Amino acid sequence: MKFFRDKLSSEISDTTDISKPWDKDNQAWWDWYVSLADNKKTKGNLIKTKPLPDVAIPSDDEVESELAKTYPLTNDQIVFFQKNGFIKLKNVFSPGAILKLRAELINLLKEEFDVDPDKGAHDRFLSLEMTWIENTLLRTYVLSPRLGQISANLLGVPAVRLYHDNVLAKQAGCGRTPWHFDDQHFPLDTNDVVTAWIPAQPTPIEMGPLSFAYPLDVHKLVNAVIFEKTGTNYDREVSKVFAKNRVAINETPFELGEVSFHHNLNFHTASQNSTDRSRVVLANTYYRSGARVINSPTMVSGDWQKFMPDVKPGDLAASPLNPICWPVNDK
Ligand SMILES: O=C(O)CCC(=O)C(=O)O
Repeated sequence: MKFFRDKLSSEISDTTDISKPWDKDNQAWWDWYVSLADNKKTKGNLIKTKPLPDVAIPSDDEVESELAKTYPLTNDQIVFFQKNGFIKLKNVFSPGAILKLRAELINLLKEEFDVDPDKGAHDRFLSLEMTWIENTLLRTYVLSPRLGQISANLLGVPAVRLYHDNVLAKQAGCGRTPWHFDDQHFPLDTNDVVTAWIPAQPTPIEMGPLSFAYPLDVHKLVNAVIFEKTGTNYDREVSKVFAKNRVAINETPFELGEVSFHHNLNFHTASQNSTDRSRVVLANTYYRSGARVINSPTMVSGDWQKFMPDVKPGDLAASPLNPICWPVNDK
């Protein structure tokens, strides 16, 4: 959050003052956040998706043993991530483990929102978080040694903790996710933060896969763009600066089992979901164990105390809800 703290007070107006904490829930946060996206929604028929692949669904124990295994990274992959701030890795999960995850996420979304996220064009960005606390199957995915190990290796740190899980369902017809980097969101005093974005279905371009600007330091090009808490100016200005500077953008489909990892300084966005299926994702964020909460979290951090109960600004970020996910036997 250095970027916001550096703004001169003379530049802060009512639309740019984000200093007050968020006082609603995280679904309200997402409803607000996607309203900041510049949308030229294409009207018309949604693109019909193919049926989901017919693969064997593993048992809970089989998923647990799959995700207990490490996923060795090459030095080139680590260097790529550290230079570009993101990487997409194939076969992090088996197709069956992903389809099992999807079925569970759809059930949770149905329960919470009383709507089948896959039926009809509801046009909303639905979110759920902290599912792993009560749901043992989700816990296997969220606290998995495999995701913890990949995250720690990409960041080059000895141990990572969980910040939170996030179920993100971009329903059929829902518009863009605005350009941002996650340094704006996580109230942590470290840049050793990574999010594993796990699509729970094959995700073609028309469904709005997460897309990344690179290399990592392109965030410096938009440091001077002032975040506004209403309207779409910020999103539009970032797009303009990136286009003017011919910034490279990776917008590619995700196969079943492919997962992206992005650093908290990586700028990313996602297009409209123009298909008839919800783009369901599990997004887990991990950070270097030993990090602290910054002194002044803002409204852009959302309801962060839900993710770190009883942790105060300036404290070590290590509540019982932030377990160490790698190495496996650390506490
Ligand atoms: O899923 C999306 O559209 C946005 C997700 C995102 O920005 C994130 O996980 O950091």
